[in-house]
This record gives sequence, structure tokens and C-alpha cells, in this order.
Amino acid sequence: MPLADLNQRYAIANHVQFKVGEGGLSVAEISNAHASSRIALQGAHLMTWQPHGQEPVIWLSKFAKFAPGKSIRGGVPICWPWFGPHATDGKLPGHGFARTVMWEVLGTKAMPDGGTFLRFGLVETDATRAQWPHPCSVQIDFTIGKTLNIDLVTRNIGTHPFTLGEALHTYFHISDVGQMTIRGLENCEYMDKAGGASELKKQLDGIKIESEVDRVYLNSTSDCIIKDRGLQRIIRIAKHGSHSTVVWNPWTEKADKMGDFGPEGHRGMVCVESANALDNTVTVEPGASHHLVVAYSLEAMD
Ligand code: TA6
Repeated sequence: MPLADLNQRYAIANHVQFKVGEGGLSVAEISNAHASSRIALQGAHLMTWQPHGQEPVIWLSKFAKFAPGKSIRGGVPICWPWFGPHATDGKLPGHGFARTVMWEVLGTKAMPDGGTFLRFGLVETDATRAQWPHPCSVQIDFTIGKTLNIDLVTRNIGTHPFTLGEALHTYFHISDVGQMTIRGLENCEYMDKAGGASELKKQLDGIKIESEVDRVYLNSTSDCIIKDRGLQRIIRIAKHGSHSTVVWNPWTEKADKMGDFGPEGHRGMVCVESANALDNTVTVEPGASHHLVVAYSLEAMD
């Protein structure tokens, strides 16, 4: 839909308007009583969220590339309908196609508490159907306020069950990776993708990052918190409909190779991803819906 029509149908004064952003991508710009945020229609990719009076909570690389069909480094990429490499076809894109295809705006609303609600739907094309031949409808709801709420909904509108992998691959902004600890995954087992081990390991304590970390924690449903001593704040990640948690920081060498982190860019971010991956993929029966829901909020540190 052209921008003028989008604005006519969905813009709300003092809440949301639609603009052309970097790389010519259409972007919803949200600014309300609580926070500001930007969401690209490509990938329904939330790029920023910053409650007023706070440092950004979501990290967006200063060197991110914005181009049609390319994933953006930072924000909340939607990995769907598989997480990581495709199980059987290595030619298909890693983390699925949802983050690089167009989504349409389905609705916007000013909420009674001053927050802004936006709903997007994934636009199916011959290319998406060729990669995922299961009749389904995919929507994502964002509520931008003091808390950021996201609800990714997959409905099976076909006659056969399908099995889905997914993640909200969220990049969080932190003062410095040496100043933070992640808690909430103690006693969970994880697949150590950076360590190359095929056996599961057990998390014994809070997570500190001092080298490359790429882990899928299985059967992890509790809240996680990121304690940031530099910013003297805690980011709380509450979720439901998610049974895996991915923790990722590429560290120096991998970040340099990726080309869109910038020098030492990895030090200001950590990904804590609410996911359904590996043994936690989800089977959706005909007529049923699956929700992957997160709520991100800030707390002061004692
Ligand atoms: O979620 C962690 C991970 O799967 C890593 O293995 C890592 O390479 C990454 O996501 C980023 O993937 P991308 O395709 O966005 O470069």
C-alpha cells in the first residue's frame, strides 16, 4: 500500500505515522506518552524501542544495512518458520524468510493507557509458499508503551498439522558486555553451538560473556533478566509459548566477519531470544493457533 494510503488509514496523531526510512524501506514511526519506536514493514522488524528518559533498550547496529530482501542487524528479527538452518534444505535462508519479506499493516490503535498497538500480517507470495507449503496465517502484534509487548501468532488454516521453529531474535542494548550478567537460565540444559559440543551442557550460574557465546537453552520458560551494572538497570524478559531461549554474542572475530557490527560493536549488545528451537519446535494442529508472546520491561537495580 502506498505511504499516503497507509497514513490515511492507519496514522494516529501523537502515536504513529508511516515514513520512508533508510534504504527506502517503509517504516512505522511511533512516539507516544511512554516511548518511541520504529518498525520496518519489511520483516515487521522492530528496529528501536526507547522508553522516554532511558537509554535505548533494543540495540540496532550503527553499521546495519537497510535493503530490500536483506535482514537488518539489530532490533527484533522474526525467525520463522524455522530457526537456524533449514532441517533438510541448506539452500533455504537461515532463520526462515519472515524477517526479509513484506508484511502488511492490519491495524493500529491508541491504547487507553497511552500506549500504541500495531498489528502486521505476513504477505504470502509464490516464493513464501514454495518454502513453506502449509496453509497458515501469521500475524504479529506490538504494543509500544513503558513495556514492549509482542505476540507472534501462527494459525493453521489447513487440514494437516505442521511443525514450526521460531524466535524473536532480540538484540538488547547494554553498556558493555563485561558489565552484564544474564539470570534465569540456571539449571537449564543447553546446546553449545559455539563450543561445537554435541552433548547438552548444564548452566550452573548466571551467564557472563567473555568470548563467543551461541547457546540454545532447552525447556526454558522462566523470565530472564539482563543485569547491566554500567547502566544500573535490569531488562526483564517475560514470555509464554516459548520453550527455548537463545543467548548469543558473536565476539570480535565473528562480528568482524559479519561486516555490519562495526569495530567493537559486539560489546554493546547481547541477544536473548525467546524461541522454540531444536527439540522444542511446536506442532500446530488444523484450526489451532500458536502464540509466542514476550514482554520486555525495565527495572532499577538495587
Ligand atoms: O541466534 C544465534 C544465531 O543463530 C547465531 O548462530 C548467529 O550466527 C545468528 O543467529 C545471527 O544470524 P544471522 O543470520 O542474522 O546473521
